[in-house]
Amino acid sequence: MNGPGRLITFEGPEGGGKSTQARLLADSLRARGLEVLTTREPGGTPTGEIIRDLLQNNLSGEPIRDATEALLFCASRAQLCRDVLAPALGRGAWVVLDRFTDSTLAYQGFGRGFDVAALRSLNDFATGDVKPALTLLLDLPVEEGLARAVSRSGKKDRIEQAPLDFHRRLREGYLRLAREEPDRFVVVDAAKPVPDVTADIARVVEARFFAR
Ligand code: T5A
Repeated sequence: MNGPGRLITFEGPEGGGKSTQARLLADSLRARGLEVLTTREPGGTPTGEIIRDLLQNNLSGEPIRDATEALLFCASRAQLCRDVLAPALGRGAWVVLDRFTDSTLAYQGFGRGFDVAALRSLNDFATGDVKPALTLLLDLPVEEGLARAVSRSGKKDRIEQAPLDFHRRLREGYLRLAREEPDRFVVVDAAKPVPDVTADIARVVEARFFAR
């Protein structure tokens, strides 16, 4: 059970425009006079940002085991839920979050091959009772998303470097998660130009939270 606030999560394969759209959605919610917080996973707390750096840039120099990776994402999540999300939702704020529990199911479950039920238990342990009210799945072909991610940063990070098959599996996994929970998920066509995606998201949010 969240407090009186609302948690909206952005999910999807690489380069779908989650960060771009999360920022634009937060701006539009603020324009309604709401208190809005934006944050991201992994990260969003000092501990989480160190975990992010560790995961993305392989700081230790040794290969990160898949099991270690799964636990580190959940460790970052546990800190974020307790220190940021639960307090914000408890005071009635809206939180727009760039990736959350479904990323672990998609990447570590469908992508790396860990048991999805076991990962759901890990997620529950990490989140306590913090749950999204809406999850926007920004879906696009993986080749297109990876090309966008590279054109933005000029290189691929550790996870982006995984084989194309890994990215295809996690995209299919996301779509399966969305079919399993149609009340929470909305799939958005992220291959469209930015303003079109923003307009599609605005329509979803209006209908879900503000239509009388
Ligand atoms: N991960 C994360 C796990 O494996 N398990 C987990 O539990 C969690 C939480 C996070 C990585 O960790 C993995 C997933 C990721 O691999 P990240 O840097 O946060 O790393 O990576 P992403 O979340 O994938 O974020 P990206 O920054 O790569 O992509 P976004 O946020 O989807 O896209 P955005 O907005 O940064 O846009 C990327 C580029 O595309 C352009 C933008 O201008 C930008 O240049 N763009 C568009 N271009 C054309 N048309 C559009 N509609 C566009 N929208 C954006």
